[in-house]
Amino acid sequence: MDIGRIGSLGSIQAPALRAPLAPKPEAGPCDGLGGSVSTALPGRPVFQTSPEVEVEVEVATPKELPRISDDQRLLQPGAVVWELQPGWGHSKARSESGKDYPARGNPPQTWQQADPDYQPTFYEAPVLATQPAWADPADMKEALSRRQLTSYEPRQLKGAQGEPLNPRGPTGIAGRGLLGKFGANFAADPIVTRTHPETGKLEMIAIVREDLNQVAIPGGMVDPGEKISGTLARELCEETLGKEEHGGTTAQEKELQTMFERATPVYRGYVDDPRNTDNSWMETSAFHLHLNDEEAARLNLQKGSDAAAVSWKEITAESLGQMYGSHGAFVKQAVLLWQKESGLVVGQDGTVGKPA
Ligand code: RP5
Repeated sequence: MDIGRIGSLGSIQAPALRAPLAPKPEAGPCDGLGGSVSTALPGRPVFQTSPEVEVEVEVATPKELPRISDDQRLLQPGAVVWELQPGWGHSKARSESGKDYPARGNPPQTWQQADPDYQPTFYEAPVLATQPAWADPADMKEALSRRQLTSYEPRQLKGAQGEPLNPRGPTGIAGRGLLGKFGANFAADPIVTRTHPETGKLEMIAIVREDLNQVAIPGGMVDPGEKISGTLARELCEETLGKEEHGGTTAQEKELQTMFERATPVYRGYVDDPRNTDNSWMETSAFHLHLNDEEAARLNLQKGSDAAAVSWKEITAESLGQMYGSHGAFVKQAVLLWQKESGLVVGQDGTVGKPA
């Protein structure tokens, strides 16, 4: 970052001052981001001497932002992320698959088109036979007698046996696949971004998923009774700060939870997830948090056990197109909202600038 001299106020020379870093937290089990959230802004002088002492102060001056024309934008003005509109179909849940899934064949596009001969292959992962606590009992009628089916989707469809049907259409596979619940399985997705202090490009915290080796938002399942802000903070801690299962008890996780309470809601609904089946599918709540330089610098990224890698990744036309499930669409929506709120624009290569 450029340091610009803004004034010589007297004879006593003080060292150049920068916005101070908040103190590092006591070493704890989850210490990638600690201390209080700073309100110090780059470019704002921070005076630490007594009023009588005149000092020379150097502060960071923000770089001149480039101008980005409409044809260089990542997202055109007024863009609509169609994949996220209710009633839109799905593609990855028809063409990609979870680990060890059978072939999906060529399922019909919609339930209306499904011909009477549509015979999806039944598949449930062997782990479901062990009745893990996070899954429904194998007997669907018993499972549905124990709890109400809920969904963020406006269309709630049922088959002839009362089985929940995927609201975006057939997938070629019946049963629960790798998912535990009949109907919607609820997750939360934290989209955490920064503007890189040197390159000026918009970046997000991204993982490479262990299961399918695809770049993804570090999201995860909502635990029973857990607040969404709690899931967002926990998943970020577990998957990107290398800290496992602390149940929301560390100072850092609590701080992240507070930060997520002020995060921007981006999307709530169906995820076009490769694990979806005709009877089980993913739904999520995605939230966006843009960190300032100081907050981002205090995150010490380390992969958790569900991730093959974690890093800050530039948000570009190319990287969005390669993301897991609907994650590229969630990030697009987050960028659209952030542009509106900040008055800034993002170019196709991730450069943050002003409208030309
Ligand atoms: C996706 O699966 C959600 O968007 C979320 O990112 C993720 C949660 O599943 P796990 O990562 O816990 O397997 O559909």
